[in-house]
Amino acid sequence: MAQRDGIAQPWGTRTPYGPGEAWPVRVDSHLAEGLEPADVDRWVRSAAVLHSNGDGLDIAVKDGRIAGVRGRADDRVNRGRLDPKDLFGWQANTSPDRLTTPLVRRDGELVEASWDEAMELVVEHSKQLLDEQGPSAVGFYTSGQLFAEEYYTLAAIARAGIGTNHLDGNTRLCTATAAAALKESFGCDGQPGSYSDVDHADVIALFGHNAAETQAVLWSRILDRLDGPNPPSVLCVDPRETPVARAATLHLAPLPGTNLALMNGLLHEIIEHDWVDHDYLERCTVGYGDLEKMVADYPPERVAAICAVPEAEIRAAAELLGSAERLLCTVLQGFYQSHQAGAAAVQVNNLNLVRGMLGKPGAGVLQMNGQPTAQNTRECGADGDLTGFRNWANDSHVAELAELWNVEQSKIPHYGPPTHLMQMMRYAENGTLRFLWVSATNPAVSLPELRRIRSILTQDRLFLVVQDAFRTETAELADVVLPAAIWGEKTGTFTNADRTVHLSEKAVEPPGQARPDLDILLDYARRMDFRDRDSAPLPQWHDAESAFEAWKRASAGRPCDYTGLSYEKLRTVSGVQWPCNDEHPDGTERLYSDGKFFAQPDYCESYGRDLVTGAPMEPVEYRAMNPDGKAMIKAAEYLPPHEVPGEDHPFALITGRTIYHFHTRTKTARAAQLQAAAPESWVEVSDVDAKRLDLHEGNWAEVTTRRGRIHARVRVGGIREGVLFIPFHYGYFDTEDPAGRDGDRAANELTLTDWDPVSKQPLFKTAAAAIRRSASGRTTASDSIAAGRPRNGVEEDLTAAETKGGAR
Ligand SMILES: Nc1nc2c(c(=O)[nH]1)N[C@H]1C(S)=C(S)[C@@H](COP(=O)(O)OP(=O)(O)OC[C@H]3O[C@@H](n4cnc5c(=O)[nH]c(N)nc54)[C@H](O)[C@@H]3O)O[C@H]1N2
Ligand SMILES: Nc1nc2c(c(=O)[nH]1)N[C@H]1C(S)=C(S)[C@@H](COP(=O)(O)OP(=O)(O)OC[C@H]3O[C@@H](n4cnc5c(=O)[nH]c(N)nc54)[C@H](O)[C@@H]3O)O[C@H]1N2
Ligand SMILES: [Mo]
Repeated sequence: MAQRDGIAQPWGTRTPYGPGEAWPVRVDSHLAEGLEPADVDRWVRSAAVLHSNGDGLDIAVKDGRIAGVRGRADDRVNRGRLDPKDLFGWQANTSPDRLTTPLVRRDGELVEASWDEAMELVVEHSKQLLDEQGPSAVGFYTSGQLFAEEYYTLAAIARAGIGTNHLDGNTRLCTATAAAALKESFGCDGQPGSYSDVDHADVIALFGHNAAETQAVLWSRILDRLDGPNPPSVLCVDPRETPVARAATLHLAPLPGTNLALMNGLLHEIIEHDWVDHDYLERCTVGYGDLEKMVADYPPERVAAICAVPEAEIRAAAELLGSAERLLCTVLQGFYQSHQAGAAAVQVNNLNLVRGMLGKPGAGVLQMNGQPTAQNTRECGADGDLTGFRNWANDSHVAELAELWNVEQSKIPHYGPPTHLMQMMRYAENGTLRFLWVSATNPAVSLPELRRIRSILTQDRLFLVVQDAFRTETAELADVVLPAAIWGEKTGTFTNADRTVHLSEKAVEPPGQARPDLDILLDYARRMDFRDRDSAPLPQWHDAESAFEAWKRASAGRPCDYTGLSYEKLRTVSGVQWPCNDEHPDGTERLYSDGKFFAQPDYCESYGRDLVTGAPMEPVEYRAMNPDGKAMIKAAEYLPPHEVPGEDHPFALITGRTIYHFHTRTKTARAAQLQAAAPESWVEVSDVDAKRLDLHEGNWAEVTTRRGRIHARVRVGGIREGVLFIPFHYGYFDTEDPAGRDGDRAANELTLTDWDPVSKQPLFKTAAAAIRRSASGRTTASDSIAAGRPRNGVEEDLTAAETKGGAR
């Protein structure tokens, strides 16, 4: 077991291996300073929660406190490895500024209150609104970071208890496009591929996915293949020179927002050269003819002009993809949060379908997840889906749920698709949504156009409940704050991006009066006195394991079938991939290996949408198009982004992540090693642009868009010309303005209110921006005056002292 420097060596040492071999074990660990493994009182089974990789680990407990972590050698996902956030992030649990009591707003201030007081306020507001306005006044905005048991409980409460359609997760910001792309192509959510495909692939293509920084253990697996015999070729599609790009055989750096044009161009070449599996297409798919016609208009010379990528590189990339024998594709936020997200992600599915590359070792698509439990939000129906991947537009699916919860079918709203988060925000803005319960997410930093979000969340007429472990920027705006127990302090299951289910057990007591989210939700249900058709309490479960058993029943017969799993089984096997049932008692490595899909009209999760407009398809249209439930090949025309760089805002702005921080840093800023590794925000500028604008490494710069303005330190290089990159991790909780009322730091001050028509995922990666050098990181009076009329270029009149870039 190795204690490595997880900051300096984020991927650790190489353990090379060849195609078809098992990935060697390497066990990583980090313990509190001075603690030896022999001193640990207990090791408690869990998995990593600061990404979607699902790395199995054990939590070290010493004197009733979490004191470290150790990767599990027998885990199917990581074989012992841990990434920097996992090695150090657990320290946040023991942070002295955890929330330990409920808070309620009195005379404008948040003050400590008892659980009874806080919950009664929540219940009183819920009941009053239900009486006066009905269920659509009430909304819930949850997470991709709770456990399956908690989402399933929330879904039952929202749909069958309250009867509201307004329930979504922050998975909307994260993997709504993954889910949408899977539904469009395969009729249903569910990851076709498996991480073990890395062991077999001869070509691995990463589309808008900086896996090196965001799924560091998966990336270690790829690096180990690259160091071994017969390594795979790697294709990277990213406007930045990420660590993935540097390791790649071929790196395409398209202009942000042009992914669909690029994909159409690659498909054009593949079809032109007949690198096509016609037999597979005939047997397993519908729609190929439409694709052929569409991509005929995307020859490399046209695509090169749209994407600003050399024509030869497009041809070379197509040849790499076209000659692969085992092609593994991964897709993430560079596609999902960019222009025409759903349509572009679907083209990656098309690529694998056209090449007949699904369901065999090494060949598959990973429409990735980001958050540790995003898959569960989707499965359990705590987002824009119905529980168990059921189809809201299929009455018999709604009837199944009504049966399961023993309520009238009319109680479960299905007049339209479940309300997506951006629409919920609009309803709150308009005043029809009057109650919003936010759990395990921090929208005051993570949503686009923060000035607007703050103004919505601070309205008097909106009752805002925030359930978190820390006093976040969003908690600062709440009417009631509920202190939550987090990972390590409660028990539950969760599922990673390749359908692997882990059990995470309670290791220590939560601090103060903090309670598990499940307990809080069940307490609310009891106080609201929700009842089923027979006047029995709803929901009927009472703890994590009984909630899991109830969820198993809800999943029975659906693609995400959990019926073959139990807590007991998950205590002996380190990670099982669903579906796991009588037919597949040990789980299922790859979906669709038999060429059969979950797309039959009576079974599918969705009837699909038009890829350009997002208009939903009618059931009869679907039935006519795909009567036998085959995979669907759908084509789409490229359109230019809605906001393109122009005279005032000449740069394309993109945002994203660094390896050392997780999201709004509520955990990683409280781990000294991680915070020290990336203490403050920055903006990446290409060498050419930096030179032209006289921007130098470490300078303060001001970046503006039509929405707002922030300050960040300049980093020169590593990005294509004309593009700026800013990490979105830096909000306000650790500044003098903890609610960010004068916000001048968060990347989302700059982003726009716009979303993909298919997935409704907000576009965090396409906006027009300007940059200039600024005197300091703080907003000054003269800066404020200039804010109304942003300018391009450099401020010429900086004093010598200012150019050194004063500290904040
Ligand atoms: N260290 C760390 N790891 C994490 C997280 C974290 O916060 N920190 N969060 C987790 C979560 S929830 C998620 S969703 C994942 C996200 O994981 P990723 O998607 O890998 O991360 P991002 O940095 O958001 O975006 C990936 C890349 O998209 C590129 N990009 C931007 N615009 C475009 C475009 O128009 N086209 C193309 N092709 N590429 C573009 C960016 O340059 C960036 O390198 O990471 C997970 N893992
Ligand atoms: N500009 C820009 N914006 C983005 C993105 C981007 O790339 N660029 N990415 C988007 C993506 S992919 C994502 S996933 C979102 C993430 O955005 P958020 O979800 O807002 O980010 P987090 O900081 O992870 O917030 C999770 C909160 O849950 C709390 N928490 C953790 N565990 C528990 C628990 O067990 N119970 C409770 N009650 N609370 C808990 C944490 O303390 C934290 O406050 O950001 C999105 N926003
Ligand atoms: Mo995410």
